[in-house]
Amino acid sequence: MSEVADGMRAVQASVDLLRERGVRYAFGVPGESFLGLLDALSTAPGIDLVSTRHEGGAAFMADAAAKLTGQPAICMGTRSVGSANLAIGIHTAYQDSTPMIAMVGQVETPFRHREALQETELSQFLGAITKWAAEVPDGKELPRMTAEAWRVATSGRPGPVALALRGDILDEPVEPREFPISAAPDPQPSAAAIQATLDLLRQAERPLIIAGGGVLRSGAVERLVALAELVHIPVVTAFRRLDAFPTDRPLSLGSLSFGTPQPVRDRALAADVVLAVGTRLSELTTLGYQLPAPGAALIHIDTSPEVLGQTFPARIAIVANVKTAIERMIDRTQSIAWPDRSARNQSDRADFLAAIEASAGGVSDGVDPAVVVREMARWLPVDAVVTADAGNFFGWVQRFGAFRRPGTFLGPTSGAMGYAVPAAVAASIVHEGRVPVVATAGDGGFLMTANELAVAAQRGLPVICVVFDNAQYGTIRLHQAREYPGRIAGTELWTPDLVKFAEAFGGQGIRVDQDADAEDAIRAALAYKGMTVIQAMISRDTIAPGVRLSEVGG
Ligand SMILES: Cc1ncc(C[n+]2csc(CCOP(=O)(O)OP(=O)(O)O)c2C)c(N)n1
Repeated sequence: MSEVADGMRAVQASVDLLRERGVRYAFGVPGESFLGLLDALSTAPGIDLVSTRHEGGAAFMADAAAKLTGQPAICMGTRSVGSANLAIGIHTAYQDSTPMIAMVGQVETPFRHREALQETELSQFLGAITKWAAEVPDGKELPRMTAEAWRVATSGRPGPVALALRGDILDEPVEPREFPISAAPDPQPSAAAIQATLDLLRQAERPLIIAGGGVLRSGAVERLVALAELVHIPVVTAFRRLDAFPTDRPLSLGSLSFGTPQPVRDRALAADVVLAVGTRLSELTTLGYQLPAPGAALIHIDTSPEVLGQTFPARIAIVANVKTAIERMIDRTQSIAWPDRSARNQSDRADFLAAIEASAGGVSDGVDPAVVVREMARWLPVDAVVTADAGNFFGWVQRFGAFRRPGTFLGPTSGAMGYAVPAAVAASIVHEGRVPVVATAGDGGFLMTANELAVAAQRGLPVICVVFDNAQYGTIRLHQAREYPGRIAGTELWTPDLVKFAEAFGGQGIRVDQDADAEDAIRAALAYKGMTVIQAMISRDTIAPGVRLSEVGG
Protein backbone atom coordinates (compact mmCIF):
# COMPACT_ATOMS: atom_id res chain seq x y z
CA MET A 1 0.00 0.00 0.00
CA SER A 2 1.39 3.40 -0.92
CA GLU A 3 1.56 5.95 1.84
CA VAL A 4 -0.85 8.84 1.66
CA ALA A 5 0.60 11.98 3.16
CA ASP A 6 -2.64 13.94 3.52
CA GLY A 7 -6.28 13.16 3.10
CA MET A 8 -7.37 9.62 2.48
CA ARG A 9 -7.00 6.93 -0.17
CA ALA A 10 -9.49 7.12 -3.02
CA VAL A 11 -10.63 3.55 -2.51
CA GLN A 12 -11.16 4.15 1.20
CA ALA A 13 -13.42 7.09 0.41
CA SER A 14 -15.30 4.90 -2.06
CA VAL A 15 -15.81 2.05 0.41
CA ASP A 16 -16.81 4.46 3.20
CA LEU A 17 -19.39 5.99 0.93
CA LEU A 18 -20.93 2.64 0.04
CA ARG A 19 -20.95 1.57 3.66
CA GLU A 20 -22.69 4.77 4.71
CA ARG A 21 -25.33 4.15 2.05
CA GLY A 22 -26.07 0.70 3.46
CA VAL A 23 -23.88 -1.72 1.49
CA ARG A 24 -23.04 -4.65 3.78
CA TYR A 25 -21.62 -7.41 1.58
CA ALA A 26 -18.82 -7.74 -0.97
CA PHE A 27 -18.45 -11.06 -2.78
CA GLY A 28 -15.62 -11.89 -5.10
CA VAL A 29 -12.51 -13.73 -6.14
CA PRO A 30 -9.45 -11.63 -5.32
CA GLY A 31 -7.16 -10.34 -8.05
CA GLU A 32 -3.85 -8.52 -8.10
CA SER A 33 -5.56 -5.72 -10.01
CA PHE A 34 -7.65 -4.52 -7.05
CA LEU A 35 -5.58 -5.15 -3.94
CA GLY A 36 -6.39 -1.70 -2.59
CA LEU A 37 -10.12 -2.42 -2.75
CA LEU A 38 -9.71 -5.74 -0.94
CA ASP A 39 -7.66 -4.02 1.71
CA ALA A 40 -10.22 -1.27 2.25
CA LEU A 41 -13.13 -3.72 2.36
CA SER A 42 -11.41 -6.05 4.80
CA THR A 43 -11.10 -3.28 7.37
CA ALA A 44 -14.43 -1.55 6.75
CA PRO A 45 -16.61 -1.98 9.82
CA GLY A 46 -19.97 -3.54 8.99
CA ILE A 47 -18.94 -4.90 5.60
CA ASP A 48 -18.61 -8.66 5.21
CA LEU A 49 -15.95 -9.53 2.60
CA VAL A 50 -16.81 -12.97 1.24
CA SER A 51 -14.26 -14.81 -0.84
CA THR A 52 -15.98 -17.15 -3.30
CA ARG A 53 -14.69 -19.99 -5.49
CA HIS A 54 -15.83 -18.55 -8.82
CA GLU A 55 -16.86 -15.02 -9.76
CA GLY A 56 -20.19 -16.35 -11.13
CA GLY A 57 -20.95 -17.53 -7.61
CA ALA A 58 -19.95 -14.11 -6.27
CA ALA A 59 -22.34 -12.27 -8.58
CA PHE A 60 -25.19 -14.69 -7.82
CA MET A 61 -24.52 -14.20 -4.11
CA ALA A 62 -24.57 -10.42 -4.52
CA ASP A 63 -27.91 -10.70 -6.32
CA ALA A 64 -29.39 -12.90 -3.58
CA ALA A 65 -28.08 -10.76 -0.72
CA ALA A 66 -29.54 -7.64 -2.32
CA LYS A 67 -32.92 -9.29 -2.84
CA LEU A 68 -33.04 -10.19 0.85
CA THR A 69 -31.70 -6.95 2.30
CA GLY A 70 -33.00 -4.42 -0.23
CA GLN A 71 -29.49 -2.93 -0.42
CA PRO A 72 -27.07 -3.38 -3.30
CA ALA A 73 -24.13 -5.70 -2.68
CA ILE A 74 -20.71 -5.53 -4.28
CA CYS A 75 -19.34 -8.26 -6.52
CA MET A 76 -15.72 -8.28 -7.65
CA GLY A 77 -13.51 -9.93 -10.22
CA THR A 78 -10.21 -9.25 -11.90
CA ARG A 79 -9.93 -7.69 -15.38
CA SER A 80 -11.38 -9.59 -18.37
CA VAL A 81 -11.21 -13.06 -16.85
CA GLY A 82 -12.96 -12.20 -13.59
CA SER A 83 -15.45 -9.99 -15.40
CA ALA A 84 -16.31 -12.78 -17.86
CA ASN A 85 -17.03 -15.06 -14.94
CA LEU A 86 -19.11 -12.40 -13.17
CA ALA A 87 -21.24 -11.85 -16.27
CA ILE A 88 -23.93 -14.48 -15.61
CA GLY A 89 -24.80 -12.98 -12.24
CA ILE A 90 -24.66 -9.40 -13.51
CA HIS A 91 -27.03 -10.29 -16.34
CA THR A 92 -29.30 -12.01 -13.81
CA ALA A 93 -29.35 -8.88 -11.66
CA TYR A 94 -30.37 -6.91 -14.75
CA GLN A 95 -33.26 -9.22 -15.63
CA ASP A 96 -34.26 -9.46 -11.96
CA SER A 97 -34.06 -5.67 -11.37
CA THR A 98 -31.66 -6.22 -8.49
CA PRO A 99 -29.36 -3.36 -7.45
CA MET A 100 -25.74 -4.50 -7.72
CA ILE A 101 -22.33 -2.81 -7.85
CA ALA A 102 -19.70 -4.74 -9.77
CA MET A 103 -16.19 -3.46 -9.04
CA VAL A 104 -13.70 -5.01 -11.42
CA GLY A 105 -9.95 -4.60 -11.56
CA GLN A 106 -8.41 -3.17 -14.72
CA VAL A 107 -4.89 -3.13 -16.18
CA GLU A 108 -2.70 -0.38 -14.63
CA THR A 109 -2.53 2.96 -16.40
CA PRO A 110 0.97 2.64 -17.95
CA PHE A 111 0.09 -0.73 -19.49
CA ARG A 112 -3.37 0.19 -20.83
CA HIS A 113 -4.10 -0.12 -24.55
CA ARG A 114 -1.27 -2.58 -25.24
CA GLU A 115 -3.35 -5.72 -24.86
CA ALA A 116 -1.70 -6.27 -21.53
CA LEU A 117 -2.44 -9.32 -19.45
CA GLN A 118 -6.24 -9.91 -19.37
CA GLU A 119 -6.89 -6.50 -20.93
CA THR A 120 -10.19 -5.72 -22.56
CA GLU A 121 -12.45 -2.68 -22.71
CA LEU A 122 -14.39 -3.51 -19.58
CA SER A 123 -16.87 -0.66 -19.80
CA GLN A 124 -17.91 -1.85 -23.27
CA PHE A 125 -17.82 -5.50 -22.28
CA LEU A 126 -19.99 -4.96 -19.22
CA GLY A 127 -21.95 -2.06 -20.73
CA ALA A 128 -24.36 -4.38 -22.50
CA ILE A 129 -25.43 -6.16 -19.32
CA THR A 130 -25.49 -3.27 -16.84
CA LYS A 131 -27.45 -0.05 -16.44
CA TRP A 132 -24.15 1.82 -16.48
CA ALA A 133 -20.52 0.76 -16.79
CA ALA A 134 -17.51 3.08 -16.70
CA GLU A 135 -13.77 3.03 -16.23
CA VAL A 136 -12.72 5.45 -13.51
CA PRO A 137 -10.16 7.86 -15.00
CA ASP A 138 -8.26 8.59 -11.78
CA GLY A 139 -8.44 8.34 -8.02
CA LYS A 140 -9.96 11.78 -7.60
CA GLU A 141 -13.02 10.76 -9.61
CA LEU A 142 -13.52 7.49 -7.77
CA PRO A 143 -15.65 8.75 -4.85
CA ARG A 144 -17.94 10.75 -7.13
CA MET A 145 -18.31 7.87 -9.57
CA THR A 146 -18.97 5.48 -6.70
CA ALA A 147 -21.78 7.74 -5.52
CA GLU A 148 -23.15 7.79 -9.06
CA ALA A 149 -22.85 3.99 -9.34
CA TRP A 150 -24.90 3.57 -6.18
CA ARG A 151 -27.51 6.07 -7.38
CA VAL A 152 -27.94 4.39 -10.76
CA ALA A 153 -28.08 0.89 -9.24
CA THR A 154 -30.77 1.84 -6.75
CA SER A 155 -32.89 4.33 -8.70
CA GLY A 156 -35.85 3.80 -11.03
CA ARG A 157 -35.84 0.16 -12.07
CA PRO A 158 -32.92 -1.08 -9.93
CA GLY A 159 -30.13 -3.02 -11.60
CA PRO A 160 -26.42 -3.67 -11.88
CA VAL A 161 -23.69 -1.12 -12.56
CA ALA A 162 -19.97 -1.71 -13.08
CA LEU A 163 -16.89 0.31 -12.28
CA ALA A 164 -13.58 -0.70 -13.86
CA LEU A 165 -10.77 0.21 -11.49
CA ARG A 166 -7.17 0.41 -12.60
CA GLY A 167 -5.14 -0.86 -9.68
CA ASP A 168 -2.83 2.15 -9.60
CA ILE A 169 -5.59 4.73 -9.03
CA LEU A 170 -6.99 3.14 -5.89
CA ASP A 171 -4.42 4.47 -3.45
CA GLU A 172 -4.31 8.00 -4.86
CA PRO A 173 -4.94 10.60 -2.16
CA VAL A 174 -8.26 12.44 -2.21
CA GLU A 175 -9.61 15.32 -0.20
CA PRO A 176 -12.44 14.20 2.07
CA ARG A 177 -15.67 15.34 0.42
CA GLU A 178 -19.36 14.90 1.09
CA PHE A 179 -21.58 13.33 -1.54
CA PRO A 180 -25.10 13.88 -0.26
CA ILE A 181 -27.63 11.29 -1.34
CA SER A 182 -30.01 12.68 -3.90
CA ALA A 183 -33.56 12.40 -2.63
CA ALA A 184 -35.18 9.55 -4.51
CA PRO A 185 -38.30 10.60 -6.37
CA ASP A 186 -41.38 9.19 -4.68
CA PRO A 187 -44.01 9.29 -7.41
CA GLN A 188 -47.57 9.43 -6.11
CA PRO A 189 -50.50 8.03 -8.04
CA SER A 190 -53.09 10.60 -9.00
CA ALA A 191 -56.53 10.26 -7.44
CA ALA A 192 -57.99 10.12 -10.94
CA ALA A 193 -55.79 7.17 -11.96
CA ILE A 194 -56.66 5.27 -8.79
CA GLN A 195 -60.36 5.93 -9.36
CA ALA A 196 -60.13 4.83 -13.01
CA THR A 197 -58.35 1.65 -11.90
CA LEU A 198 -61.00 0.80 -9.36
CA ASP A 199 -63.79 1.55 -11.84
CA LEU A 200 -62.27 -0.80 -14.39
CA LEU A 201 -61.70 -3.53 -11.82
CA ARG A 202 -65.21 -3.22 -10.44
CA GLN A 203 -66.83 -3.54 -13.86
CA ALA A 204 -64.60 -6.42 -14.93
CA GLU A 205 -66.06 -9.87 -15.45
CA ARG A 206 -62.90 -11.87 -14.79
CA PRO A 207 -60.19 -9.60 -13.38
CA LEU A 208 -56.77 -10.88 -12.37
CA ILE A 209 -53.84 -9.41 -10.43
CA ILE A 210 -50.23 -10.21 -11.34
CA ALA A 211 -47.82 -9.55 -8.45
CA GLY A 212 -44.18 -8.94 -9.38
CA GLY A 213 -40.88 -8.26 -7.68
CA GLY A 214 -41.83 -4.62 -7.13
CA VAL A 215 -44.39 -5.79 -4.57
CA LEU A 216 -41.60 -7.53 -2.65
CA ARG A 217 -39.18 -4.63 -3.04
CA SER A 218 -41.62 -2.07 -1.74
CA GLY A 219 -42.65 -4.26 1.20
CA ALA A 220 -46.24 -4.39 -0.05
CA VAL A 221 -47.10 -8.11 0.08
CA GLU A 222 -49.35 -7.84 3.11
CA ARG A 223 -51.09 -4.76 1.66
CA LEU A 224 -51.66 -6.56 -1.63
CA VAL A 225 -53.32 -9.41 0.25
CA ALA A 226 -55.62 -6.87 1.90
CA LEU A 227 -56.46 -5.25 -1.44
CA ALA A 228 -57.08 -8.54 -3.27
CA GLU A 229 -59.41 -9.68 -0.49
CA LEU A 230 -61.31 -6.39 -0.47
CA VAL A 231 -61.90 -6.38 -4.21
CA HIS A 232 -62.29 -10.18 -4.57
CA ILE A 233 -59.69 -10.61 -7.28
CA PRO A 234 -57.41 -13.66 -7.57
CA VAL A 235 -53.64 -13.18 -7.70
CA VAL A 236 -50.90 -14.93 -9.63
CA THR A 237 -47.26 -14.15 -9.03
CA ALA A 238 -44.87 -13.21 -11.81
CA PHE A 239 -42.25 -15.73 -12.97
CA ARG A 240 -40.02 -16.75 -10.08
CA ARG A 241 -41.61 -14.32 -7.63
CA LEU A 242 -43.22 -17.15 -5.68
CA ASP A 243 -43.25 -15.21 -2.40
CA ALA A 244 -44.92 -12.06 -3.79
CA PHE A 245 -48.29 -13.41 -2.63
CA PRO A 246 -48.79 -16.05 0.10
CA THR A 247 -49.48 -19.42 -1.49
CA ASP A 248 -51.90 -20.43 1.26
CA ARG A 249 -54.34 -17.54 0.77
CA PRO A 250 -57.64 -18.49 -0.86
CA LEU A 251 -57.08 -15.99 -3.68
CA SER A 252 -53.68 -17.39 -4.68
CA LEU A 253 -53.61 -19.11 -8.05
CA GLY A 254 -49.90 -19.87 -7.93
CA SER A 255 -47.32 -18.50 -10.29
CA LEU A 256 -46.91 -17.83 -13.99
CA SER A 257 -44.28 -19.65 -16.06
CA PHE A 258 -43.91 -22.58 -18.42
CA GLY A 259 -45.03 -24.80 -15.50
CA THR A 260 -48.34 -23.04 -14.79
CA PRO A 261 -51.17 -25.59 -14.53
CA GLN A 262 -53.58 -25.51 -17.48
CA PRO A 263 -56.64 -24.20 -15.57
CA VAL A 264 -54.60 -21.23 -14.34
CA ARG A 265 -53.28 -20.55 -17.85
CA ASP A 266 -56.85 -20.68 -19.12
CA ARG A 267 -58.07 -18.44 -16.31
CA ALA A 268 -55.26 -15.92 -16.91
CA LEU A 269 -55.91 -15.81 -20.65
CA ALA A 270 -59.62 -15.36 -19.99
CA ALA A 271 -59.02 -12.31 -17.79
CA ASP A 272 -60.71 -9.23 -19.24
CA VAL A 273 -58.83 -6.84 -16.93
CA VAL A 274 -55.30 -7.48 -15.72
CA LEU A 275 -53.82 -5.43 -12.89
CA ALA A 276 -50.04 -5.86 -13.15
CA VAL A 277 -48.26 -4.57 -10.06
CA GLY A 278 -44.49 -4.15 -9.86
CA THR A 279 -43.70 -6.46 -12.77
CA ARG A 280 -42.04 -5.87 -16.11
CA LEU A 281 -44.35 -8.49 -17.70
CA SER A 282 -41.51 -10.65 -18.95
CA GLU A 283 -41.67 -13.43 -21.54
CA LEU A 284 -42.43 -16.16 -19.00
CA THR A 285 -44.78 -14.09 -16.86
CA THR A 286 -46.85 -13.33 -19.94
CA LEU A 287 -46.85 -16.99 -21.03
CA GLY A 288 -44.84 -16.09 -24.12
CA TYR A 289 -46.31 -12.60 -24.63
CA GLN A 290 -49.88 -13.92 -24.73
CA LEU A 291 -51.10 -12.42 -21.44
CA PRO A 292 -53.01 -10.08 -21.29
CA ALA A 293 -54.98 -11.70 -24.08
CA PRO A 294 -56.04 -9.54 -27.04
CA GLY A 295 -58.90 -7.32 -25.99
CA ALA A 296 -58.11 -7.45 -22.29
CA ALA A 297 -57.40 -4.16 -20.54
CA LEU A 298 -54.05 -3.81 -18.79
CA ILE A 299 -53.60 -1.62 -15.73
CA HIS A 300 -49.89 -1.41 -15.11
CA ILE A 301 -48.36 0.03 -11.93
CA ASP A 302 -44.61 0.38 -11.44
CA THR A 303 -42.10 2.78 -9.95
CA SER A 304 -40.28 2.93 -13.22
CA PRO A 305 -41.92 4.53 -16.28
CA GLU A 306 -39.65 2.54 -18.59
CA VAL A 307 -41.43 -0.77 -17.99
CA LEU A 308 -44.94 0.61 -18.45
CA GLY A 309 -46.09 -0.31 -21.92
CA GLN A 310 -42.79 -2.09 -22.64
CA THR A 311 -44.31 -5.43 -23.59
CA PHE A 312 -48.03 -4.59 -23.72
CA PRO A 313 -49.80 -1.27 -24.12
CA ALA A 314 -51.46 -0.28 -20.87
CA ARG A 315 -55.00 1.12 -20.70
CA ILE A 316 -54.00 2.75 -17.42
CA ALA A 317 -50.31 3.28 -16.65
CA ILE A 318 -49.39 4.47 -13.17
CA VAL A 319 -45.89 5.50 -12.18
CA ALA A 320 -45.91 5.21 -8.43
CA ASN A 321 -44.40 3.67 -5.40
CA VAL A 322 -46.11 0.29 -5.56
CA LYS A 323 -47.00 0.16 -1.88
CA THR A 324 -48.42 3.67 -1.92
CA ALA A 325 -50.54 2.88 -4.97
CA ILE A 326 -51.94 -0.23 -3.29
CA GLU A 327 -52.69 1.71 -0.12
CA ARG A 328 -54.51 4.41 -2.08
CA MET A 329 -56.63 1.74 -3.72
CA ILE A 330 -57.42 0.22 -0.35
CA ASP A 331 -58.43 3.64 1.03
CA ARG A 332 -60.80 4.32 -1.85
CA THR A 333 -62.17 0.80 -1.99
CA GLN A 334 -63.80 1.12 1.41
CA SER A 335 -66.53 3.39 0.05
CA ILE A 336 -67.32 1.27 -3.03
CA ALA A 337 -69.64 -1.70 -3.23
CA TRP A 338 -67.80 -4.59 -4.86
CA PRO A 339 -69.36 -7.37 -6.84
CA ASP A 340 -69.29 -10.62 -4.91
CA ARG A 341 -67.05 -12.86 -6.95
CA SER A 342 -66.47 -15.36 -4.18
CA ALA A 343 -68.20 -18.33 -5.84
CA ARG A 344 -66.16 -17.92 -8.99
CA ASN A 345 -62.96 -17.34 -7.05
CA GLN A 346 -63.53 -20.45 -5.00
CA SER A 347 -64.02 -22.52 -8.11
CA ASP A 348 -60.87 -21.02 -9.72
CA ARG A 349 -58.89 -21.93 -6.62
CA ALA A 350 -60.40 -25.42 -6.53
CA ASP A 351 -59.52 -25.99 -10.22
CA PHE A 352 -55.98 -24.81 -9.53
CA LEU A 353 -55.53 -27.10 -6.53
CA ALA A 354 -57.06 -30.05 -8.37
CA ALA A 355 -54.67 -29.56 -11.29
CA ILE A 356 -51.71 -29.47 -8.91
CA GLU A 357 -52.97 -32.59 -7.18
CA ALA A 358 -53.34 -34.36 -10.49
CA SER A 359 -49.73 -33.63 -11.42
CA ALA A 360 -48.40 -35.44 -8.35
CA GLY A 361 -47.76 -39.16 -8.61
CA GLY A 362 -47.96 -41.20 -11.78
CA VAL A 363 -44.19 -41.64 -11.97
CA SER A 364 -42.92 -44.85 -13.52
CA ASP A 365 -40.16 -45.48 -11.00
CA GLY A 366 -37.83 -43.54 -8.71
CA VAL A 367 -38.86 -40.71 -6.46
CA ASP A 368 -41.78 -38.40 -7.16
CA PRO A 369 -40.39 -34.84 -6.94
CA ALA A 370 -43.84 -33.71 -5.76
CA VAL A 371 -43.41 -35.78 -2.62
CA VAL A 372 -40.01 -34.24 -1.88
CA VAL A 373 -41.27 -30.67 -2.29
CA ARG A 374 -44.39 -31.43 -0.26
CA GLU A 375 -42.24 -32.70 2.59
CA MET A 376 -40.21 -29.51 2.35
CA ALA A 377 -43.42 -27.47 2.55
CA ARG A 378 -44.55 -29.53 5.50
CA TRP A 379 -41.42 -29.37 7.62
CA LEU A 380 -39.70 -26.11 6.77
CA PRO A 381 -40.48 -23.29 9.18
CA VAL A 382 -42.45 -20.41 7.74
CA ASP A 383 -39.38 -18.15 7.52
CA ALA A 384 -37.12 -20.69 5.77
CA VAL A 385 -35.61 -19.49 2.51
CA VAL A 386 -35.83 -21.69 -0.58
CA THR A 387 -33.66 -20.93 -3.59
CA ALA A 388 -34.19 -22.41 -7.02
CA ASP A 389 -32.02 -23.12 -10.01
CA ALA A 390 -33.24 -23.30 -13.59
CA GLY A 391 -34.55 -26.63 -14.82
CA ASN A 392 -37.65 -28.75 -15.08
CA PHE A 393 -37.47 -29.74 -11.41
CA PHE A 394 -38.56 -26.13 -10.73
CA GLY A 395 -42.05 -26.99 -11.98
CA TRP A 396 -42.55 -29.05 -8.81
CA VAL A 397 -41.10 -26.34 -6.56
CA GLN A 398 -43.47 -23.84 -8.09
CA ARG A 399 -46.52 -26.08 -7.72
CA PHE A 400 -45.92 -27.76 -4.40
CA GLY A 401 -43.78 -25.25 -2.50
CA ALA A 402 -45.30 -23.19 0.32
CA PHE A 403 -44.29 -19.53 0.43
CA ARG A 404 -46.19 -17.69 3.09
CA ARG A 405 -43.88 -14.74 3.76
CA PRO A 406 -41.91 -12.31 1.62
CA GLY A 407 -38.19 -13.05 1.48
CA THR A 408 -38.63 -16.82 1.51
CA PHE A 409 -37.95 -17.52 -2.17
CA LEU A 410 -35.04 -16.61 -4.40
CA GLY A 411 -34.90 -17.61 -8.06
CA PRO A 412 -33.41 -16.01 -11.19
CA THR A 413 -35.89 -14.64 -13.70
CA SER A 414 -32.96 -14.85 -16.13
CA GLY A 415 -33.34 -18.63 -16.01
CA ALA A 416 -29.65 -18.95 -15.19
CA MET A 417 -28.56 -22.41 -14.10
CA GLY A 418 -26.13 -22.42 -11.19
CA TYR A 419 -28.03 -19.82 -9.15
CA ALA A 420 -29.44 -21.98 -6.36
CA VAL A 421 -26.34 -22.94 -4.39
CA PRO A 422 -24.62 -19.52 -4.28
CA ALA A 423 -27.95 -17.83 -3.54
CA ALA A 424 -28.50 -20.23 -0.65
CA VAL A 425 -25.01 -19.57 0.69
CA ALA A 426 -25.66 -15.82 0.50
CA ALA A 427 -29.05 -16.21 2.20
CA SER A 428 -27.43 -18.16 4.99
CA ILE A 429 -24.78 -15.45 5.36
CA VAL A 430 -27.45 -12.74 5.51
CA HIS A 431 -29.45 -14.71 8.08
CA GLU A 432 -26.26 -15.67 9.94
CA GLY A 433 -27.17 -19.35 9.74
CA ARG A 434 -30.24 -18.85 11.98
CA VAL A 435 -32.89 -19.61 9.37
CA PRO A 436 -32.98 -22.84 7.35
CA VAL A 437 -31.99 -22.23 3.75
CA VAL A 438 -32.67 -24.84 1.08
CA ALA A 439 -31.19 -24.79 -2.42
CA THR A 440 -33.21 -26.76 -4.96
CA ALA A 441 -31.51 -27.77 -8.20
CA GLY A 442 -31.30 -30.40 -10.89
CA ASP A 443 -28.21 -32.54 -11.17
CA GLY A 444 -27.05 -30.35 -14.06
CA GLY A 445 -27.45 -26.98 -12.37
CA PHE A 446 -26.19 -28.20 -8.99
CA LEU A 447 -22.76 -29.15 -10.28
CA MET A 448 -22.38 -25.83 -12.09
CA THR A 449 -21.81 -23.99 -8.80
CA ALA A 450 -21.72 -26.62 -6.04
CA ASN A 451 -18.11 -25.53 -5.47
CA GLU A 452 -19.57 -22.59 -3.50
CA LEU A 453 -20.51 -25.04 -0.77
CA ALA A 454 -16.87 -24.58 0.21
CA VAL A 455 -17.83 -21.05 1.28
CA ALA A 456 -20.60 -22.51 3.44
CA ALA A 457 -18.19 -25.06 4.88
CA GLN A 458 -15.57 -22.41 5.62
CA ARG A 459 -18.18 -20.37 7.51
CA GLY A 460 -19.96 -23.31 9.12
CA LEU A 461 -23.28 -22.47 7.46
CA PRO A 462 -26.04 -25.12 7.64
CA VAL A 463 -27.08 -24.85 3.99
CA ILE A 464 -29.36 -27.64 2.73
CA CYS A 465 -29.29 -28.70 -0.91
CA VAL A 466 -32.02 -30.82 -2.49
CA VAL A 467 -30.79 -32.19 -5.81
CA PHE A 468 -33.27 -33.75 -8.22
CA ASP A 469 -30.99 -36.24 -9.97
CA ASN A 470 -32.59 -37.49 -13.18
CA ALA A 471 -29.25 -38.20 -14.92
CA GLN A 472 -29.96 -35.67 -17.65
CA TYR A 473 -30.38 -32.06 -18.59
CA GLY A 474 -34.07 -32.77 -18.29
CA THR A 475 -35.45 -29.50 -19.64
CA ILE A 476 -33.50 -29.78 -22.85
CA ARG A 477 -34.23 -33.50 -23.09
CA LEU A 478 -37.95 -32.69 -23.07
CA HIS A 479 -37.51 -30.13 -25.85
CA GLN A 480 -35.57 -32.78 -27.79
CA ALA A 481 -38.28 -35.36 -27.29
CA ARG A 482 -40.84 -32.95 -28.70
CA GLU A 483 -38.80 -31.54 -31.57
CA TYR A 484 -36.46 -34.46 -32.42
CA PRO A 485 -38.44 -37.51 -31.23
CA GLY A 486 -36.36 -40.52 -30.34
CA ARG A 487 -33.05 -38.69 -30.70
CA ILE A 488 -30.84 -37.86 -27.73
CA ALA A 489 -28.02 -35.39 -28.24
CA GLY A 490 -25.84 -34.14 -25.42
CA THR A 491 -28.42 -34.33 -22.67
CA GLU A 492 -27.39 -37.41 -20.70
CA LEU A 493 -25.47 -36.82 -17.48
CA TRP A 494 -23.30 -38.75 -15.09
CA THR A 495 -23.46 -37.39 -11.59
CA PRO A 496 -21.15 -38.38 -8.75
CA ASP A 497 -22.26 -39.90 -5.48
CA LEU A 498 -23.52 -36.76 -3.74
CA VAL A 499 -23.44 -38.43 -0.33
CA LYS A 500 -19.68 -38.70 -0.58
CA PHE A 501 -19.58 -35.26 -2.19
CA ALA A 502 -21.33 -33.73 0.83
CA GLU A 503 -19.06 -35.60 3.19
CA ALA A 504 -16.03 -34.24 1.39
CA PHE A 505 -17.29 -30.77 2.29
CA GLY A 506 -17.65 -31.81 5.92
CA GLY A 507 -21.43 -32.17 5.67
CA GLN A 508 -23.91 -35.01 5.59
CA GLY A 509 -25.25 -36.57 2.43
CA ILE A 510 -28.58 -38.37 2.19
CA ARG A 511 -29.72 -40.41 -0.79
CA VAL A 512 -33.45 -40.69 -1.36
CA ASP A 513 -34.42 -43.67 -3.51
CA GLN A 514 -38.11 -43.87 -2.76
CA ASP A 515 -40.92 -41.53 -1.77
CA ALA A 516 -41.06 -42.96 1.73
CA ASP A 517 -37.51 -41.73 2.45
CA ALA A 518 -38.22 -38.09 1.63
CA GLU A 519 -39.72 -37.06 4.95
CA ASP A 520 -36.86 -38.48 7.01
CA ALA A 521 -34.32 -36.84 4.72
CA ILE A 522 -35.85 -33.38 5.11
CA ARG A 523 -36.20 -33.76 8.86
CA ALA A 524 -32.64 -35.06 9.21
CA ALA A 525 -31.36 -32.10 7.22
CA LEU A 526 -33.27 -29.64 9.41
CA ALA A 527 -32.02 -31.31 12.59
CA TYR A 528 -28.37 -31.35 11.47
CA LYS A 529 -26.03 -28.57 12.55
CA GLY A 530 -23.96 -28.52 9.37
CA MET A 531 -24.58 -28.65 5.65
CA THR A 532 -26.67 -31.38 4.02
CA VAL A 533 -26.96 -32.52 0.43
CA ILE A 534 -30.02 -34.64 -0.39
CA GLN A 535 -29.70 -36.58 -3.64
CA ALA A 536 -33.21 -37.51 -4.75
CA MET A 537 -33.11 -40.21 -7.44
CA ILE A 538 -35.63 -39.28 -10.12
CA SER A 539 -36.42 -41.45 -13.11
CA ARG A 540 -35.43 -40.08 -16.51
CA ASP A 541 -39.04 -40.69 -17.47
CA THR A 542 -40.29 -38.23 -14.80
CA ILE A 543 -39.56 -35.23 -16.96
CA ALA A 544 -41.99 -32.53 -15.75
CA PRO A 545 -45.01 -32.36 -13.44
CA GLY A 546 -47.65 -34.68 -14.88
CA VAL A 547 -45.50 -35.45 -17.95
CA ARG A 548 -43.68 -38.69 -18.73
CA LEU A 549 -40.88 -38.61 -21.26
CA SER A 550 -42.02 -41.90 -22.79
CA GLU A 551 -45.38 -40.33 -23.55
CA VAL A 552 -44.00 -37.35 -25.47
CA GLY A 553 -41.69 -39.03 -27.95
CA GLY A 554 -38.68 -39.60 -25.70
C1 LIG B 1 -26.24 -21.17 -17.54
C2 LIG B 1 -27.26 -21.92 -18.33
N1 LIG B 1 -26.83 -22.77 -19.28
C3 LIG B 1 -27.74 -23.46 -20.01
C4 LIG B 1 -29.08 -23.29 -19.82
C5 LIG B 1 -30.09 -24.04 -20.68
N2 LIG B 1 -30.81 -24.99 -19.82
C6 LIG B 1 -32.00 -24.70 -19.27
S1 LIG B 1 -32.56 -25.90 -18.30
C7 LIG B 1 -31.25 -26.89 -18.66
C8 LIG B 1 -31.14 -28.27 -18.09
C9 LIG B 1 -31.17 -28.28 -16.61
O1 LIG B 1 -30.84 -29.58 -16.18
P1 LIG B 1 -30.89 -29.94 -14.66
O2 LIG B 1 -30.21 -28.91 -13.86
O3 LIG B 1 -30.39 -31.33 -14.48
O4 LIG B 1 -32.43 -29.85 -14.31
P2 LIG B 1 -33.66 -30.65 -14.97
O5 LIG B 1 -34.13 -29.85 -16.12
O6 LIG B 1 -33.16 -32.01 -15.36
O7 LIG B 1 -34.67 -30.70 -13.87
C10 LIG B 1 -30.36 -26.26 -19.51
C11 LIG B 1 -29.08 -26.87 -19.97
C12 LIG B 1 -29.47 -22.35 -18.82
N3 LIG B 1 -30.75 -22.08 -18.57
N4 LIG B 1 -28.53 -21.71 -18.08
